[in-house]
Parts: sequence; C-alpha cells; structure tokens
Amino acid sequence: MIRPVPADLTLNFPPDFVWGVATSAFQIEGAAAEDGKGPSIWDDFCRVQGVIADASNGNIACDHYHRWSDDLDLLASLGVGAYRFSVSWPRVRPGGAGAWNPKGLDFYERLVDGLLERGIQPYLTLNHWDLPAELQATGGWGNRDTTQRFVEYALGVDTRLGDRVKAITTHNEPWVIAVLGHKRGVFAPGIKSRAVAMQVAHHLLLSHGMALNALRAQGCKAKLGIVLNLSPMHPATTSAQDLAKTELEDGLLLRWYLDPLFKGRYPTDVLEHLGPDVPLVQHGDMATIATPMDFLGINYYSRSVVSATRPWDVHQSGREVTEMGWEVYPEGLTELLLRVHHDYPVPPIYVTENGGAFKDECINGRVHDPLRTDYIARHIAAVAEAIRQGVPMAGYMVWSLLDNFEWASGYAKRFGIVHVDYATQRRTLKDSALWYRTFLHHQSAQSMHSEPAPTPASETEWNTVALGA
Ligand code: IFM
Repeated sequence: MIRPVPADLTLNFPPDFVWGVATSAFQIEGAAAEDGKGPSIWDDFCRVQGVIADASNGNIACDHYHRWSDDLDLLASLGVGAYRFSVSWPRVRPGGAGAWNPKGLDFYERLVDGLLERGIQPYLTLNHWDLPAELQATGGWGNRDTTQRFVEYALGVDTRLGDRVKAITTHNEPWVIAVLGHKRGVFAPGIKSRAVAMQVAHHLLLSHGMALNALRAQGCKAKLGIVLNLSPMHPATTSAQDLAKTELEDGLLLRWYLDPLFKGRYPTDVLEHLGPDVPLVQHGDMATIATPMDFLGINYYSRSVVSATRPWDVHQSGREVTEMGWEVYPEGLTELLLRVHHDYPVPPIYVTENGGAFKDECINGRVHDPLRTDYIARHIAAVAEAIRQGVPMAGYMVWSLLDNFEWASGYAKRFGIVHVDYATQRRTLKDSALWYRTFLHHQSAQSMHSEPAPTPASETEWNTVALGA
C-alpha cells in the first residue's frame, strides 16, 4: 500500500513554492559519443580500472538522450512544476573551447521546449561535473583559464536557451568536484592533492561569479545561482578535540563556500589550517565571487558526525541508514536551513536535491519503497518547519527522477522515484513516485484555495481521494 499523505504536510507552503525533481546529464543521458558529443572527464575516469564499483560507465545510462520525450511525459504525469537537469558541456562544445555542436544544442532546445509545452519550468545546471576531457588535458579546474572557458560556455547556453529557462545554476556541489575529484581522487579526474583541490574550489567559485556578471551583462533573463552540498556537523562527543575537529570540518564543507559567496572572504581558521595549500587568489577575485545571486540551491542528504579520534559508526545512533551508508536525519535539514538563513544574507533557498538510495525490487510492475517515501515525506516536513521559523524557502526537488549512474557506485545504488530496468530501459513508477504525485495533487488543490483543505476522515481516505481511486 502507498503511504498516506499526512494531513498537515501541505499546510506551510506558500502558493508559489516550486515542487520538482532533479537529474544530471552524465547520470541519465547515455549517447556518450553520439551526434558530435566529445568525451568528458567522467567518460575517461570510467575507463580507469577499479574506480567504478560495478565497472560501468555512462555510455547508455538511462538512454534519456533518445527517450527524453517519454521521460518528459512521465514528469508531467507526476504533476511537478519544475525539472532540474544539467547540460553536458562536451555535448554542446565538445572540446570545451572552439567549435560548438549544433546537434547538442538542438537536444537541449527540444528538452526545454518539451518541458514548457508540458507546463514544467526548466531549471538548468551548467556544470554537474562532466568537464570536457580536452580541458582536463590543460589542467582542468586547476587551471585558471578554465574559468574563462566556463564563462564562454555559460554565455553560449544562455544565447540559445536563456529566454526560456527559469533558472541557471552555475555549478553543482563544488565541494564534491574539489575534494572527491582532486583531493581524495575517488571521482573524476582522480587527482590526489589538497593544494590542487583548494585551487579548484577557488576557480569554481571564481568562475561562478564571473559567469553571473557576464550573463547579466548579456541580458540573461533566467534567475542565477549556485548549488552547494551542505550538512550540519555534529561532534561525536563534547570533548575539546571533537569540538575543534567539528568546527574545522564545518569550515571545510560549509564556510569555505558560504563565506566567500556571501561575505567575500575565506574563513581564516581554514586558511590557517591549509598552510601552504591555500589557493592563489588574485586581486578582485573575492569581490567577483560575492556577486549577488538570485537564489541559493542546497543539496541535503544527511548530517555528519565528527570524531577526532576514531571513525564514526553511522549505526551508532540507531537510526535508519540508506544504501549509501548515510544516516536518515531529517531534522538536520531544518537545522541547516535555519543556520544558513541566520548566518548569511541569503536569497530565496531551494532544496535542489534530497532523496535516498534504498534496496528496490520491481515485482509484477510494482516497486514498494516505503523507506524512500518516508524519507521524502519527513524531509518535506523539515522544510515546512524551516518555513514556519522564517526561512525564505522557494522550492524542493527530489533526487532523483530516475534510477541512474551513481558515479563511483555505478548502477548498484538506486535513487530514483522511477525504477529503471537497465536491460530493457523500462520505467516503472515506484510507490514513492505515486506518493509524491498524490502529495503534489493535494498541494496544488490547497494552493488554489485560500482556505486550508478539509481534513479527511482518515489518512487512507485522503490518499485514495487524491489518487482519484
Ligand atoms: O547522484 C548525486 C548527484 O549527482 C549529486 N548529489 C548527490 C547525489 C547522490 O549521491
């Protein structure tokens, strides 16, 4: 049975609150070398032995490049108001510089127009990690010239699509690109150097600010912002060591990005900690990074518990843990949103990703995923609580529409609310998708009436009524 929608869950959201789902190009498109697309650093990384858990790659993925129209119908059937997707830079400008690929741009134009025809607002991300491989050959994000190539890319995409997309995000999760890609080397391009990682982080932030200025100078109509992956940091104990380590980790994950974006400076404690690995910052960079944004996107999955002495055992708290080994901690989202709102002069905030990987089985055309449904419902409630306490929230998007290529985990981890059978490419709405559809139906009914929706006699009735059963 599909979980009922709690009667009070729809109450706190303003009528213009945006509900959506999210994906990214490399994780779903496939068609890795089709219609003139160039290789990305992730195409190259997947060829390195042992780095992807199931030795898979993005060659076919969800074949969304060919099935985009059916996938948009699926989106429309859910009743979402927004779809967050990314453009593959090497699909539209294969070498990262030089010639543009008209077929690649045509694809995104069809996608954007297809969304608008279905009444869904396009939320476009420019960089969801798939940097053109040719740019990596000259140092990738470690090379300051890449910031200029990124600006050209942003302007080219805006010229073609900017009049029809609601929002443009410059980068998705710069921490992941910098730290997982360049310090720990577990994501593309597989570099292991803290100095390079911090320079990469700086260039990502700098190119974000440069792109915002260039896009506005070009007359871009879309709302502009960045998406950060943030988690509240909790000390494992109240020992002085754990508290100090927690503060540092908070600096490395949150303040290293939020301080420059909203205060125009890097946090001094982190700079001191980095010593010789501090990035090269040129005159004017910090002011560029702090260019005002129209929105801030936050991706939230879990909290982090920090111990100075031994690795934290995630099962210690006794809470649910997802297939990624991430603790289910919805109240951390409220805490995070309140903190960001109080510490920084933030524009409207979207939760641009939230969801979970759980063990799914498709049996007789049904996927019962109550844990994912609970996860989503509890996090939506956490957003409602943040709104109640005054945080300017603009939207919430589930990660992800489809099961997809989960980077170094390959296809084994499933985040979708729609199940994908990779052998047949058949899509099946999981119970969580049916629940989200019911919730959205309810939500839109509520927004249309200024009066709160009538309380149903029972939660089961609420659910069946909304489903039209
Ligand atoms: O799949 C990723 C996504 O690409 C970026 N944010 C986190 C998700 C889950 O790991």
